[in-house]
Amino acid sequence: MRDPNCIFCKIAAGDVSSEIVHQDDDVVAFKDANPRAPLHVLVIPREHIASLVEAREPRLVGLLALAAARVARDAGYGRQGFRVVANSGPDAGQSVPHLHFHVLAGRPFAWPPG
Ligand code: DGP
Repeated sequence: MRDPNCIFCKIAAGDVSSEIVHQDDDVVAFKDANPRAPLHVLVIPREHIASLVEAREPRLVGLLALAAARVARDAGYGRQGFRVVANSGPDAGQSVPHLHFHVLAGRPFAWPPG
């Protein structure tokens, strides 16, 4: 299902332009408009799911995780390392209510996160 008011649904449908780095029947990966690292890609399901806490389909969550790893590997960060983040809800700072995995690479990341 698509939410006509959702910016990420519009990106997945091609109605809003973005720099897509990978897409298939289930997932779309595109560059974040406000990059926080040399590589910053968002991996989303085509289906509108508000956040990780709303996800019910293990296969789809697995596809998102594998796509995130593929994006990092294809960008050359498989060995150096990368971070995958899914902000869920207000305390985590989720600003777009369509499930997305951030894929960040190209610099060291602090732990614990801020
Ligand atoms: P979060 O705060 O975890 O919900 O991350 C949302 C990310 O989405 C944030 O890093 C900026 C990015 N973003 C928001 N709107 C757009 C857009 O229209 N295009 C692209 N490429 N990224 C967007």
